[in-house]
Amino acid sequence: MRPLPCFVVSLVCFATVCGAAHATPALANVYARTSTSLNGTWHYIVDPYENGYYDYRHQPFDAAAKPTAGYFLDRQPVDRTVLQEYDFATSPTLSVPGDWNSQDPRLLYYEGSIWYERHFDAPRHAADHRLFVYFGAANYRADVYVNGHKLGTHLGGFTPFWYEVTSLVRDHDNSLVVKVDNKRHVEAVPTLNTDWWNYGGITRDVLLVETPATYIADFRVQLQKGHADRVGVTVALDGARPAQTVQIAIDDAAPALELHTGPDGRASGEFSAANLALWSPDHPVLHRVTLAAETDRTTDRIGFRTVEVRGADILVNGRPVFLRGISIHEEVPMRGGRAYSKEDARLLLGWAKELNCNFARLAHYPHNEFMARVADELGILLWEEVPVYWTIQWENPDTLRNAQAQLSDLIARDGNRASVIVWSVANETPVGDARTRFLRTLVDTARAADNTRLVSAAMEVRPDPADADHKIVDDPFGQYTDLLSFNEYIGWYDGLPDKIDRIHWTIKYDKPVVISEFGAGALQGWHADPLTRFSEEYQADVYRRTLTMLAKIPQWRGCTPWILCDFRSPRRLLANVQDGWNRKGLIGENGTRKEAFFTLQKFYGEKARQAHSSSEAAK
Ligand code: GCB
Repeated sequence: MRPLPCFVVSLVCFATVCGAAHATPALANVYARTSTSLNGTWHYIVDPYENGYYDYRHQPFDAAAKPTAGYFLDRQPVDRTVLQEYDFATSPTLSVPGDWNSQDPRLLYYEGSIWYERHFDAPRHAADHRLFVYFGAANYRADVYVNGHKLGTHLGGFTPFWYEVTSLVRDHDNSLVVKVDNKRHVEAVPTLNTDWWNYGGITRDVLLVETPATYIADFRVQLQKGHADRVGVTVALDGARPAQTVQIAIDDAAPALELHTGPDGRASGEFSAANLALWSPDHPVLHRVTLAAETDRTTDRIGFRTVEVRGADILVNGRPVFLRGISIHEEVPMRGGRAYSKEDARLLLGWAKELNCNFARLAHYPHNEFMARVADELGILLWEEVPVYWTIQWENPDTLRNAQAQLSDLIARDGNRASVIVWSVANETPVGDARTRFLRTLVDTARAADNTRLVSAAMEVRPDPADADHKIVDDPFGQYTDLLSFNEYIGWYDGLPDKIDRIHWTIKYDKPVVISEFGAGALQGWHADPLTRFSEEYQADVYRRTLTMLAKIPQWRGCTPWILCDFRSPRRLLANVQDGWNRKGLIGENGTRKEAFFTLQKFYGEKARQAHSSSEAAK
């Protein structure tokens, strides 16, 4: 990739490279703001040679002081003598949000640049109001232009970004052009190699957001670490009047706290809330939290709960929990494409509920914001993750900054969600000093941004060369995480299912063990004996044996088997069985449950009943 010309110093803004003269202010709780949806049909031009971006000397058109060419200028040919070799108005359309791969069979495998274009009106409710264009996500690199001006470049396919356009738009007929490029790069996060589809495009909502001239840009309202009855608040205003009084109220009660922001717009404080009904998977109570500044107000629905680790136990609101989890990709199998809406979140997490889950691992990258909001409503605890996957460039400082930015942006977006209890910094990374340094920096980043949640990573298991049935968990990175999580595929990549019964473990750390993956492939509807690969019987057998085997680990406190649904993967090429799909789902490509779904459902149902009776006995 062309080296990007500059990096904004702030971590949170790393991913916004170039364009805006100042760091873009935060835009928290965006769905509660006055906004106009810019979803819908957008014109597009597939541009594999980036002809609309580079001139014939391979210089970017948008680097010129006064660009005269480039698709972002969104020119309309004015008369028949004009030579213009692109025209958005006559180009086909794609739906936004939505990956391009699942919208046109010719784009299924496309990895490159596509230009998106639409026009929009931008009326505002008051002359001094501010306007932002907000993107829930675009994979992987987005170059954004309004009325021919470059707003910026964003890297990272799964986190939101936005630009202020207050002084760049008129009331009617503005041009918005986005070049989205999903080429993979060795130094990127994720890197070249993943076991999921590289869906490209504007994959999440696009909004035109309106705020007052000085607005509540960011806030966090959460229980203080270790206190079930003290709420900590931080708030940040942005605009010409940063010093204001901000009142914080819960439900219909009188304001519980009044803060005075300083010249930097920031303030923090805390208040005691002894009678606050706490959020838990069994009682997912959400409170209406209102922040009222002098020039702005915003309301969010927030749950309050504590989470901590004590020895090998995970405590939620002081009570031990067993995490009955499942891993989920952000994909709707029946569509064979990215999930992006509240309805999609209800479908995926509804299936998790049906499995008797109280926990889900949102693998392997930040999912859309609706997942955490719906999990808040349904009472599902979450593990959220960044795409530090397999091998990335551990020694490359830009790669580290990129990963830190994605983690910080995720925490900034979901820091008020009670459902989220784990920030995961990596998946199956190779043990080594540079790797451990890199991941420790991410742990520090997560803890500095949020000291109330647990930090983890999906690690690996080591074989014992002297004993094929002995598994060792001693990754040095394990000393820095709150949970000890690892993936294991005994019975699938590692022996046959009967090996599972013989396994014994050496686990170096006295921490809660949460198995982040196990599983086996099965083609839905294919029935055979339990030793036939890809039969439903094989998969169900692996589940039955694994659950029995895990129960022998004294510090076992949960698992997120791999995975809820079959998902597309370019690494899964076995004809008539995989056909480009990873078949380890408990639910097939057509939405039908496999036998192992019911195996896990039964196991979790029993665990839930046990948990219920022991909590009744403790009352
Ligand atoms: C893993 C990876 C996951 C893969 C899975 C598999 O360990 O973490 O991304 O999809 O194995 O199916 O092999």
